[in-house]
Amino acid sequence: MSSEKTTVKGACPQDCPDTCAFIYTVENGRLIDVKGDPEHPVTQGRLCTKLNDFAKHHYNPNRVLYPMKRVGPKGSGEFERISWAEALGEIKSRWTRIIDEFGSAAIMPCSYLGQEGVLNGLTVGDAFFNRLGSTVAEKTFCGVGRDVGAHLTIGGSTGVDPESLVHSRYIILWAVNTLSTGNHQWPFIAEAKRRGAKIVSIDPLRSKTAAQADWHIPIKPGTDAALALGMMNVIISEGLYDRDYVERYTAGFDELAARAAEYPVERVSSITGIPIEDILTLSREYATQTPAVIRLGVAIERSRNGGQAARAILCLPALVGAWRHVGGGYIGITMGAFALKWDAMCRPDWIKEGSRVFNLNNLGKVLLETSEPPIKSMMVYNINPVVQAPDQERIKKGLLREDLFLVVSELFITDTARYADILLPSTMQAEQTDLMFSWGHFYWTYNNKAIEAPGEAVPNSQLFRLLAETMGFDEPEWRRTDEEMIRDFIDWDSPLMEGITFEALKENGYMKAAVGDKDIRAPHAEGNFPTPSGKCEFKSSEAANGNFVPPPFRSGYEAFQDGGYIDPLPSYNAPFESQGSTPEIASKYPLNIISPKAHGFLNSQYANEMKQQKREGVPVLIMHPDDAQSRGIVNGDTVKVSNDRGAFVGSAVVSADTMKGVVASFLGHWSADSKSKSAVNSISSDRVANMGRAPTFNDNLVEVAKIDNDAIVALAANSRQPAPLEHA
Ligand SMILES: Nc1nc2c(c(=O)[nH]1)N[C@H]1C(S)=C(S)[C@@H](COP(=O)(O)OP(=O)(O)OC[C@H]3O[C@@H](n4cnc5c(=O)[nH]c(N)nc54)[C@H](O)[C@@H]3O)O[C@H]1N2
Ligand SMILES: Nc1nc2c(c(=O)[nH]1)N[C@H]1C(S)=C(S)[C@@H](COP(=O)(O)OP(=O)(O)OC[C@H]3O[C@@H](n4cnc5c(=O)[nH]c(N)nc54)[C@H](O)[C@@H]3O)O[C@H]1N2
Ligand SMILES: [Mo]
Repeated sequence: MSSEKTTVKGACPQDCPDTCAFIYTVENGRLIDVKGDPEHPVTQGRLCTKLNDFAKHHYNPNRVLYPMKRVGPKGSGEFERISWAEALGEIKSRWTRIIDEFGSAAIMPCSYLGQEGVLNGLTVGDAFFNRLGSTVAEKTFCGVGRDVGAHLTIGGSTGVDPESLVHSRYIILWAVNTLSTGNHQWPFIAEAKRRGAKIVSIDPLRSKTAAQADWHIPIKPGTDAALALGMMNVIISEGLYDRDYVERYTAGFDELAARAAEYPVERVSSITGIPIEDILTLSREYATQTPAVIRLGVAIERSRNGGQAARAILCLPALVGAWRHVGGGYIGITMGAFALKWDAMCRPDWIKEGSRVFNLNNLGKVLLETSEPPIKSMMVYNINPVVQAPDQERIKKGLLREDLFLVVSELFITDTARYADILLPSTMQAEQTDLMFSWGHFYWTYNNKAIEAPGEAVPNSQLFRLLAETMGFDEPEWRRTDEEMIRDFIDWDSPLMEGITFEALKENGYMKAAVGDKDIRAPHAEGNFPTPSGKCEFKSSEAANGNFVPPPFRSGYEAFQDGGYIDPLPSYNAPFESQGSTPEIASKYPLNIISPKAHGFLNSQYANEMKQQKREGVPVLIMHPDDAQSRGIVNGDTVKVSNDRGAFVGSAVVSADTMKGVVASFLGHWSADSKSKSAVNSISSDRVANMGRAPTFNDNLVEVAKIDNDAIVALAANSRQPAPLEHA
């Protein structure tokens, strides 16, 4: 064996807008370093805090390397090694019995975006479970609320190229913490700023990003639609809108103006908590500083009115004609640039007629409430629902069901994996092949396998090949190699793939979709919106006709409309709990909690690495000095955060960085590691928002109180999470 170092081109696997291009360094078959590719126009050679130790993450001694079966009580995390043949044999016999007795709908997958590849990511098990005839699991954890709102307004537009941001003169970072959650966009924003742009952040919290902005506008969570409608009212009544653009390229202006007129600044100020003067200044600056761009975060969708808030905000760029200019318009999701064949990936044609659909935001309910047939087995992969999904206590209770056969495929024994009956080992990114799209820029990135898989770990793609063979599926699809699958999943004839071949992707590592030159590209300078009318639809024709067709990049079977009615005009409804709840609940639980992403973790990943734990620190509860004082809480106090759904413990950070009445705790800490054996999602409700069945993580009320050690011990004993494992 030669001891020479070799480099291999790879791609970051994480669910993040940046999808960085990697260079793996391998020595003697061992991954010794992972760096950002310096040539990549977006990554520019830099990786984020989370991925800085990615090579070492592969060798974390707590990785799951072999199939295992449970030997202790449910949830104990006690496992014993078995062979793949035994694991698959057990799955086959349990599933066959369940299917015979209850039908295939008694089995359900549970998955999300732990890995983001075309091959091993969001859709990897869909074809298998559709073929099996399982209950269909609807996956609407992220982006669907915002993107349905966007879709109704500007269609499946790719939006502005983030590399064009340097040309912007006014940048609104709305419900997004760019410096933590997509920091490779920051250099473009910083360059725009150097060239004279003003950076505005609209956020209840003084986030890392808000702190770097020229102007931070705190807003009450879930009230953004009222702000956008108020801005439109000012812009229209003061004649600051682009009449020519509106006439040529928009639909429904008169009705929009009438709706916006219901939102005079005084009313908007009392709804949002933003001073009248600031609303006026923001509206006037936005309408006159050209080109202006809005970067809208996923956090916009996490309360009752999320989708409509996105819709209201999406009307602004057309109203002021921002789309006319390079660097003007909107940046949300860039998925429209990737010519994927979603039907080939998910096989919705294999879904059995009349199949039942359960939304994974309701996982606790699904596992605990009776249904016909009951869910008797669940298979978890690419997701850690005990930490990441709402209503944590009920999920744990459901996973403790003795009659539930739980199969988990994982990298680590997570809070969820601890409940497994059969635990299967998965490969990490350097050990597998994949092709990544991006939801924050326009580059495809190819991940070449760099090292052999440790132990008996397999990629998700191989896992489902093995399961298909085990269950006796004999379609030719199950015999394709990874490369053949990638080739089948892309529409190579699409104009977006011009100049891109499979071989070139593999060789170059990354290639930009054929969307046009970043320095001249203004996709909607002359309208051309991919909506039914070809215009920006202030009044949505699809909502008005009730015939909304879901965006193609979703699995094909997700529901997009809650309650069957969507207001065709952007509208504002008060959040469920923080302003819509009954007075009794509001007096019992007066504080609106938000739970944004942690800077040091990627959802719940890396929260098991000592180094990241040190960087991120303990779970915190940020609260305003007035709210702290009235409860006798000082900085550093250990506090209990609770409502009727659950409770967790945090360290109080008393600071005016949050608004009065709003508290914040970052997402991602594992409950097994926390003093209370619970985490922030213990208090989250499983209600979904008004569009796209988006979760409502930021639309919850809690009370906060000091807690002593004895009470913490009691709280932990009450939680259904067993004792912690040791972490490397
Ligand atoms: N470091 C890190 N990066 C990540 C992730 C991670 O876990 N950690 N996760 C990745 C994933 S899956 C996603 S979806 C993205 C998400 O990235 P973002 O969209 O940036 O999401 P968040 O961090 O949840 O929230 C962004 C900001 O919105 C604010 N906010 C909350 N509610 C409201 C509201 O109602 N209105 C307004 N105006 N602001 C509000 C929060 O205070 C927060 O500062 O990040 C990705 N990148
Ligand atoms: N309170 C609150 N909750 C939230 C959010 C919030 O802002 N606030 N954000 C929501 C959002 S935007 C999202 S996207 C979701 C994310 O929720 P998840 O997708 O559950 O997030 P991750 O923590 O990344 O968990 C994925 C799991 O997949 C595993 N994994 C990674 N790669 C592989 C692989 O190749 N194979 C297998 N089998 N497993 C793998 C990881 O080890 C990890 O345990 O969380 C949602 N939850
Ligand atoms: Mo997400």
